[in-house]
Amino acid sequence: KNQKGCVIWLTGLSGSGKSTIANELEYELNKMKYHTYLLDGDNIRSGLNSDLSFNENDRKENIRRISEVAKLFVDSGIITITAFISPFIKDREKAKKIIGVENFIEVFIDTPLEECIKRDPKGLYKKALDGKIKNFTGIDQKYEKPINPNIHIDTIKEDLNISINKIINYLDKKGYI
Ligand code: GGZ
Repeated sequence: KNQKGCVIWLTGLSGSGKSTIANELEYELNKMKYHTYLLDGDNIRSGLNSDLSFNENDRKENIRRISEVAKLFVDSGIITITAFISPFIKDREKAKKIIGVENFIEVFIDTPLEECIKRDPKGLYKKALDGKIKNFTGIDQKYEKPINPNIHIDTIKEDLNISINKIINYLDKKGYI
């Protein structure tokens, strides 16, 4: 099926719902016969970037390498989904530059910190609040919200299927699919 390579760049706090949205989006696009690839912690932080920690410099390098890899996928025509906190505006701007502004779709997964702490699916916020994990985003390191994302997802107000439809409609409207 006709498609144009692009990167759907999800950004948001730990526990905001990036992985859930990424996986469901990929499932729906594949059902529609589009080719996708999902870059996330499972296939990047465990391999290519296993030498990197969570201090500001290593996060920056994490995002830079992910951007370079995503660019290769875009060159091959794949709809690429990335699911990383990517907390710093500067690093997301650089990602956009590396990937190409015309191929880069920034999606803000907007779940308030209080809600992420309440959900705490992996118990990481509790550990961070107890001081057992350092440099935890939202606790003792900052998250810079996107100022003007291409797509804004409010996970409290919207059902998952509404969020997915929003992204798919955007891809359609902009001619990626
Ligand atoms: C934030 C951390 C940290 C610290 C481990 N801060 O919810 P998760 O578990 O599955 O996703 C988080 C993931 C964040 O990695 P990213 O590569 O997305 O981060 S970044 O884009 O900022 O480089 C969390 C886990 O790793 N994790 N320690 N200190 N999240």
